[in-house]
Amino acid sequence: MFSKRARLWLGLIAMVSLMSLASSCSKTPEGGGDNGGADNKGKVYASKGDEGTIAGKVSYTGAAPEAKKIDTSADAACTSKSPTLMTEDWVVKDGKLANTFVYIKDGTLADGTKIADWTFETPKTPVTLDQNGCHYRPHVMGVMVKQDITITNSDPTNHNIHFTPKNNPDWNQAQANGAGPMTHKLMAAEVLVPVKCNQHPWMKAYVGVLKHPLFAVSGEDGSFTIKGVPPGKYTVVAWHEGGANGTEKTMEVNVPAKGAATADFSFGAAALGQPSSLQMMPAIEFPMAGKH
Ligand SMILES: [Cu+2]
Repeated sequence: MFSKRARLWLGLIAMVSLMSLASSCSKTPEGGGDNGGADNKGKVYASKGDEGTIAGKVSYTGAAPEAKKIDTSADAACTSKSPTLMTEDWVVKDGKLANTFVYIKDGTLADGTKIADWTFETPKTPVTLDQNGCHYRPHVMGVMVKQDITITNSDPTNHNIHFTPKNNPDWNQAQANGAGPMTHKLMAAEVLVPVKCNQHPWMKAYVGVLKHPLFAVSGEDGSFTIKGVPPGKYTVVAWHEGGANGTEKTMEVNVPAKGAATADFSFGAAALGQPSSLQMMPAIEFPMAGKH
């Protein structure tokens, strides 16, 4: 009886040590197998000339919410410059949705490396966020981490630009009538950072901050193109500010070498009853899964 129990224990110990061996193997690239992705950590991605694109159209399914005229009477300068300023939370034209931020959230390149492990060079050219006609131009934009954002005031009035991030420090600056451009940059990835004006409560913009340049914003015709995508399999997310805390749709795409992948997204009340609404579930679970 004793030897039977001893054998049981021996078996258990063998099993546990095998399991720990297996888990330690998966952590080290020397362990071999198909985990070839670990060796690109921190390396700067260099174009191989075989990059492709992810392009598509963003639609609004069903009757689109109508833009409302904004009451700008609190600031006469705004009213005279923008007499018919309209809300921009849903900009829909012929069923196509503008201002959707589309980006690669995660994925694996054709060579087995993970997109998140690569480092991408921060562009030297700044992106401009203009306060013009008492609203932001553009309304939604993307930047890379540490990329300069040039903030300009093109209005004959005072603005107060206020970035309200979760992963980055709060940034709140007055920019008076006639003041020169200001520069701001965000040091951590965050999708998306809301921007508001403390002078004009209707003013809103959203800035997507990513560690890679693989993002785009849908135009008035709903179209977008993400260029320079290394061949691979990716999770693409389309984010729109509509809804309580914005709405996300996700899609898996394959980008062939020098090829084009299509990713069409649909938002709107009528889209909720369709399979696209189910795609929100992985989007919700994704950040948790990535944390280990
Ligand atoms: Cu303002």
